[in-house]
Amino acid sequence: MNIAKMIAVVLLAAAFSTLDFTATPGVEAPLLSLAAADQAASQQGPALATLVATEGNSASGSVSFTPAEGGVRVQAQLSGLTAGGHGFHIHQWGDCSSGDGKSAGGHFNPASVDHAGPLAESRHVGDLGNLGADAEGNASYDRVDSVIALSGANSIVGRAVIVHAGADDLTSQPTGAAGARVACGVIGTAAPAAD
Ligand SMILES: [Cu+2]
Ligand SMILES: [Zn+2]
Repeated sequence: MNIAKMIAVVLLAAAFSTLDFTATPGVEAPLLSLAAADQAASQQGPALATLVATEGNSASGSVSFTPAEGGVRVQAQLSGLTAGGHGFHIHQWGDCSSGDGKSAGGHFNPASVDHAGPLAESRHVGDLGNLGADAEGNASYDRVDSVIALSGANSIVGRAVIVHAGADDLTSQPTGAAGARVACGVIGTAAPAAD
């Protein structure tokens, strides 16, 4: 190989490596990361339900569902309840149109297992236990649940949150004997949290 040929080979190699470096971060990488960000947002973004009272009741409030380490953080604030325990569940259908909340169907239970409490090994996906209302009728709830999800088979997005008149005993089938439905809210996609 003569000197001229060697120089040509080196220059060619340099040209290719320069092309590689400019082509990858300049064109393809931003497209890929935008697509990945879109996907992450649509699959794992926070969700929100605004609960309104069913006919003849006065309970209302809101529930947020936020991705968290170990699952989904559920934070609820309700008012207008009677003092004491109130069953708190995700029901199957995102439909609060009937006056009594029954249009939301039964507990969200994609695996067709028995009703139980939120900490049970086997439970309905929708079994979040109870809200405890104080003497003024206010209740809050804040825990990370490892069963509900914001995407996939256990996704609660598009379903409904129901609050009941009475306490969920965590054992009676199929609903915990929590009584009438006093508030209902459809779970929708929420705006991403501000940084
Ligand atoms: Cu329920
Ligand atoms: Zn249940």
